[in-house]
Amino acid sequence: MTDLVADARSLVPPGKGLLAADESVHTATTRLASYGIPSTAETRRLFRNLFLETLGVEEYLSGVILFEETLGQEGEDRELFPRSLAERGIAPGIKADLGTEPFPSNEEELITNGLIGLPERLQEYKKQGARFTKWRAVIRIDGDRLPTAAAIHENAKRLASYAKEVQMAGMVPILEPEVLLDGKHSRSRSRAVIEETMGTLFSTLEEQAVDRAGVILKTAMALSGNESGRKDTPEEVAEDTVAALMESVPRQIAGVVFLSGGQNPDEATANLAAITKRAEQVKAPWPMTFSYARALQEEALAAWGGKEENVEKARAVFLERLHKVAEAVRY
Ligand code: 5MM
Repeated sequence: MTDLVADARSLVPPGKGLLAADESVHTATTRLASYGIPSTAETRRLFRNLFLETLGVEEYLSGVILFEETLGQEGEDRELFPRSLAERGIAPGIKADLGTEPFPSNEEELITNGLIGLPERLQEYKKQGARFTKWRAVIRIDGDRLPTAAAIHENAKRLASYAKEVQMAGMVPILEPEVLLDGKHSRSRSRAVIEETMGTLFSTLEEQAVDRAGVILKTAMALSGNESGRKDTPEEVAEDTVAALMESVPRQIAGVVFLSGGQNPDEATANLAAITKRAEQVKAPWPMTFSYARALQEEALAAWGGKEENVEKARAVFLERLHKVAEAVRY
């Protein structure tokens, strides 16, 4: 096994997962604003500090995906966040894409930027302690109209070029083609789009000679759209999500991690537990775990509200949710 394959597998050990703390400044500002907290470099540092310096997270986290700004910031102990995570056995990772823009061939869809200058940025991230990276593409569903094959293909090409660069730089790539929850679509449409997206992604990775054994896939679950008026049961979500992945994801990859995508924390936890169970029943070939941002952070952010006196309480809330989510992958 090459070092990179071993590194990738070390991110998905039994019973642990990833915290996605890689919100860009724009997204972090929106999150903080919803709790009445202004967004400055210092309040964003306190926001990261709340989660990253919670005692005991190492019991549940194999890694944390960080945003560029956070790589150079310090926690309460005046130690840089990547160093303090690594000292606790948690791998620091980095969001390597530079966000999305409208797809020129169809401006209702998005493509992800960040390939220009990527090799240089990766060298810098590595110097700052990053061990793995993530790139997010966004796939929007609208009836049978969207996504277009062209948008899926362009995003897959960029994900593959990103993965190749990251492997050449000696780091692990996490590929996140997120099929959005937004819309009126059915769960079966979500399942079909996940299958199509992953099918295109993995054939493009093969064309570009990416070492598939060294990549991790970050995916959405197969869910009815959030404007469909339908709530899926965890068993329905599990059946369609695992079936979609079994159809389209090669067995060699190092692991599959899930995003929460706007599900509330309880839904994201229950759906993950059902997926773990289903994956075991059908003998899915990959380790599976969580890589949540909102479903892990939401309750703690509400308890914190930006106030120093609430830090302890908010950390207890965060640990409680982390414990439940980790239990969901300990079938
Ligand atoms: C889909 O977003 C990723 C997972 O988060 P959820 O569990 O909340 O769905 C997340 O890692 C995302 O890629 C980052 O928050 C960065 O987002 P932006 O929009 O700032 O690029």
